[in-house]
Amino acid sequence: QIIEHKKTEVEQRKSLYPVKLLEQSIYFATQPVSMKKYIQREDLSGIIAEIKRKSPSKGVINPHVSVERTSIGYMQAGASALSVLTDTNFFGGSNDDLTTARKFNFCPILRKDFTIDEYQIVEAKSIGADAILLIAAALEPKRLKALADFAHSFKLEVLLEVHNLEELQASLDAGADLMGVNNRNLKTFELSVEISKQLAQHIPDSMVKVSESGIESVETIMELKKYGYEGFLMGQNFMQHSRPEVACKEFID
Ligand code: IGP
Repeated sequence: QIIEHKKTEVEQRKSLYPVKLLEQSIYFATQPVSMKKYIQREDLSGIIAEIKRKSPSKGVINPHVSVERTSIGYMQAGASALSVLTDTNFFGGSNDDLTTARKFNFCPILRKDFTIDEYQIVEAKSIGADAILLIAAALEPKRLKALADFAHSFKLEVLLEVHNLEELQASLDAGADLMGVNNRNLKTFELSVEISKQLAQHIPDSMVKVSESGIESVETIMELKKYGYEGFLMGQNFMQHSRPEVACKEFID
């Protein structure tokens, strides 16, 4: 349903804001920051802290969050990178949310959206993102590779998200920079960190391993580190608080 909606949305945007227009953005003149490098930095936590106003699995989470205060606070707390949901319909986010985060932070920012078309990658670059998300469940292996190559042509990094061994094996050749294992089944919303543990051994060492969703404790992170995970994508656990950045600081401290 989300993907179907996204297709229509992308077509509308293409006619409203043609690529030629997007290319005039100031961000085409700036170098992206490497999320891979920031996640591997010893002085940071490995946490990719997310700004998510609502979601299909949780409903409304924090609709009026201040992106400015939260993004700055997340980074001051010791997060390694930011993830900003830009989908409006299902997640209540927007490109403006990402651009706001961009204005106030020098860290890597992941544009969290359902990428199905090259146009969205130009768009990600134009709003100041450093990395994009590709979801294996939503794309054929050939498309994954084509979109990853296209992202790389703008020096954007690619976080490739999988949820099972089949998806993982089918997407190994896409050339992603980071492999994300989503602990949440996007079809049933079922959560289990075990899935990250099971898939870890099948991820090549050349890719930074990221565990996504449902992470609620420091113990879970310590456990996942034993399996080689260096990145931890956390949203809900922080966003459910009125001051997500305070929750993030308490978690990291
Ligand atoms: C964060 P959580 O359970 O900490 O809020 O999860 C993040 O992993 C989740 O928002 C996510 C997501 C996605 C959202 C993972 N993959 C794809 C939208 C699209």
